Amino acid sequence: MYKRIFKAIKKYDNIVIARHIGVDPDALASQIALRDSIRLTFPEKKVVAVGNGSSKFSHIGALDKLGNIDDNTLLIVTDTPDKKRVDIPNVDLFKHKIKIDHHPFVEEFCDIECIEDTACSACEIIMNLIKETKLLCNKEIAETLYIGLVADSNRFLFDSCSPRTFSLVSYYLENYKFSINELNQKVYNRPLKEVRLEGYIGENMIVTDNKVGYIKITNKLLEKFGADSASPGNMINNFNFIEEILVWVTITEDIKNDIIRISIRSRGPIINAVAENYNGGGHMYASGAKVKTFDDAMKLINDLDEVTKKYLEEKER
Ligand SMILES: [Mn+2]
Repeated sequence: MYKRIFKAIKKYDNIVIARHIGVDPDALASQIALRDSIRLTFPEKKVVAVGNGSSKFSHIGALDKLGNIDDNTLLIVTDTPDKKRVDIPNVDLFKHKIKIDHHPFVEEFCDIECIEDTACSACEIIMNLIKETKLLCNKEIAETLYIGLVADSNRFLFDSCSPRTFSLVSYYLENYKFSINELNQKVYNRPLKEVRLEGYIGENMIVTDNKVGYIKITNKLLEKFGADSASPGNMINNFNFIEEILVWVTITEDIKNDIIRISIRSRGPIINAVAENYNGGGHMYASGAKVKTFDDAMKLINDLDEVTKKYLEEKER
């Protein structure tokens, strides 16, 4: 599989690298690291990484503009299981496509589909791809990959971290000697206003009898805390390990896009099937969705409550 990917990269001189909408560190880091590695290996190729960025993750690297697409342009999509979530205007314009993803399979839309759903992050797959092929790496690329991997594994807290995860991290640390502490400061230092919003969520989260915790964040509240509509979803992992909560959800008003953004995490019940019914999806224990109104969001909460109730009943049996 990696050989086929490397061959395709070698073959095409114009390469576009995209990933999912609603950018996160793993999506961004995987596309930037792959771009930089291809550029380092094949300086004569034109390689761009595209999609909507976020100032919050600007430390990971800068994105490029999408240039002309012709029949000989290769599209590589990282960290994205389905076509509609690729952050690029028209996937079908590309004649040649590769997918590199760690989400559970959703649909086939590329010629080469490299799906490793046991990898903790897309960055883990890119790490392995670079290690196992003639793609080159340097300290900066290694750092980018490490940042994405650490973010998606929630700092190695998830079961998705396998022996391979650690051996790849070990390999990259050994060879590129970056500072974990320096990187963590870059990624995890944050403004006090964010901590204050987190305090609000902790104080006002509603918890159902079935251990589903949720919080509604209106645009008014976002303004009060000086936060944007992505903030609550980005801090959702900080609400893990609360005894009274098994599934937790942030419901955030996004007036710019006229939607309600929903982030869901779980410590047991499988949640992505519910998310899929509400214009979303994701991993078994980490998903997102988008709805039109807070009422719709409450329907999703009810569905999650049902799933969690069943989970608890089954556990008791
Ligand atoms: Mn990912």
